[in-house]
Amino acid sequence: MSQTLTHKILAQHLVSGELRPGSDIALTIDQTLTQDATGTMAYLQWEAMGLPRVRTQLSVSYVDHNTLQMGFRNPDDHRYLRTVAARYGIVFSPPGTGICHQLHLENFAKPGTTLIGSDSHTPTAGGMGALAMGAGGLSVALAMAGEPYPLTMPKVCRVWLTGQLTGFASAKDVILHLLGRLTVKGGVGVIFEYAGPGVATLTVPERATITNMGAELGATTSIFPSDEQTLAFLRLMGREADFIPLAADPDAIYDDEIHVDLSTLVPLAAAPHMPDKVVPVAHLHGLRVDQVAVGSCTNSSYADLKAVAEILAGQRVVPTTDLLIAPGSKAVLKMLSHAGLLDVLLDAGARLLECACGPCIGMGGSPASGGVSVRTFNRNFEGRSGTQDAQVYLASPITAAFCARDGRFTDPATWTADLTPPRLPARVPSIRHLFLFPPEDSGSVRIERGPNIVPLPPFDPLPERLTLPILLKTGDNITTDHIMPAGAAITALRSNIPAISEHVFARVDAEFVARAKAAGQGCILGGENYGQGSSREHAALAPRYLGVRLVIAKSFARIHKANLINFGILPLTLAQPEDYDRLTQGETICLDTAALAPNTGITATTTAGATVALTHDLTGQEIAILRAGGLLNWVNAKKQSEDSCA
Ligand code: MIC
Ligand code: SF4
Repeated sequence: MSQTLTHKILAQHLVSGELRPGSDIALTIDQTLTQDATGTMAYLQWEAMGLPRVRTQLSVSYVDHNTLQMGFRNPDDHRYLRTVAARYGIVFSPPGTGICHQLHLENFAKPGTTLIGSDSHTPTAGGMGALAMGAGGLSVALAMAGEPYPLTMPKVCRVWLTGQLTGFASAKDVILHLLGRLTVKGGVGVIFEYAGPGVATLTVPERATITNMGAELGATTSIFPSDEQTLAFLRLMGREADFIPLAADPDAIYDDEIHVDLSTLVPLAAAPHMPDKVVPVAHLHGLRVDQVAVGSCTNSSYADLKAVAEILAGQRVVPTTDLLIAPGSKAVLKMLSHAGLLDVLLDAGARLLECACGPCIGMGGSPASGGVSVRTFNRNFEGRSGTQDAQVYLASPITAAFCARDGRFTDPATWTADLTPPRLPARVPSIRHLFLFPPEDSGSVRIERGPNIVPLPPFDPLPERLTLPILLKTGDNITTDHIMPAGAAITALRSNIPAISEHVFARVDAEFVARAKAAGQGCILGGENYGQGSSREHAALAPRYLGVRLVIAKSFARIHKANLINFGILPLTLAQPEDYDRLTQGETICLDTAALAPNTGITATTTAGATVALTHDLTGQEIAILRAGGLLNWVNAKKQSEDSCA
């Protein structure tokens, strides 16, 4: 039977289930990646499983999120990650080498493989024809243990590309266009598979920009075929042997289809404070820009930075606009330097940052109060930049460069520049020697921990009856940045749950933590798409530590829902969305968890006497995990019972 590209890869990795939308499947995972901000927790959980060595084909631990090292916390984390990697057979990418997704694309991603990463932008590797998904750290730890990765089979939507990008439109505008059309929840439960004659016109880094930011659609992942462009990229990276051709069968049937004519696209920008608030750049003409930041896992390839250099060649950025540039990897930085483009950027007034996430996650580079910042990144959630009232716009490197040159948004119709097409460079210097490959015989490697590495708190099983005050009622599209803010100071506490839990919902409601502590236990009431954005499991772990046992919402984002289950927080959906209006913060919800069963609704009552119908799509196994108090408890109990039977 004819198959989509997605089905081909899934079929090859299927351990259980049927490839029918909505059915529960489990996949073997070939590769995993982690980054430092989620990695320490992932490896603490890995250690708690007591296995001698990872069982994947390849696992890589990157350090890119928090490299500021203000005090001992980050360096402690980095040292722990380096030693744990050597001990358990994991490749280690030291701080400053580059951003995890850009490095993985350049050095390790392979067409036709499965990859899960403890970062929501793991689908970047879909630009290379890998089936790559973001997941919580605990899910990644289990994949490293060789456990199949459970997933609800998504719908597969074909994105049929025709034409070719023209003028100043670029790959970023393709995904911004889709975000404008589909919104930040338009891709929940969907894999976007790109096809059509337009595909061949896009290089692998351009494809990776599109699959990267597919995460903002809420998609499970996005994927491009593996073709001549893929071969050219792999050859350039000295990895021709990793190439296999891969595409959908011509008459494959899809669950859905969208058409995009690349030739009609114009430069776009996402306005504050959501990636789907997309407007044509022309509509922003005249708006003063205080800061421009180029980089992030979305747009930090050589071609991206080359475009910026070509636009700024021989010019000086206006003095009222700060230009920050963070290359995606040391290879990109070396290429810029070899091509003489680093000089161009520095002479234009750019501030060169480390090859890391940097301002994208609020690690420095915050805009001034109320400042307009144009960023080539993927998220512009309120406060994420570190400045609560900053106005952050997301745009392509080309748009960003014109904003830097002019100190304001200008109409693309007025732009002129000698831009070369975003072709691959002729040669890429290897930085492979910078990775630390684990020794074969690693049993004696000593894992080094500092005072910032605090063991995981134990969690009790789910009580049979929950009587919980609604600690917080939120609106729609609450992000994990709202639940567990990032930024330098808070991210430095990622290995210390008691300490980081002091910041839960800090930017939404400064009283939340005190209220949760006073109540001892509680629940959250959310709107649509609760928990969108990052994969950070701290957005589940820290609320759980504060006693949150239940989240009731109109709908959930995929990774966050999985994280809630992993940490024993019950995610239930309102059967009647109108009930959301009837429930108020402070009132108490009562629920018999003994009644939880697959495909069965459950009724809660409030102390005011109202009944609330709740639904869920939890599997039997997920209910068992919740009853055990979380995945780690469940896995360890399973192991113990297997050991006692052996
Ligand atoms: C993000 O872009 O929000 C992050 C920081 O990369 C997160 C991971 C994290 O919170 O550590 C993500 O996208 O998953
Ligand atoms: Fe890093 Fe930003 Fe990419 Fe997250 S979105 S991985 S913080 S560059």
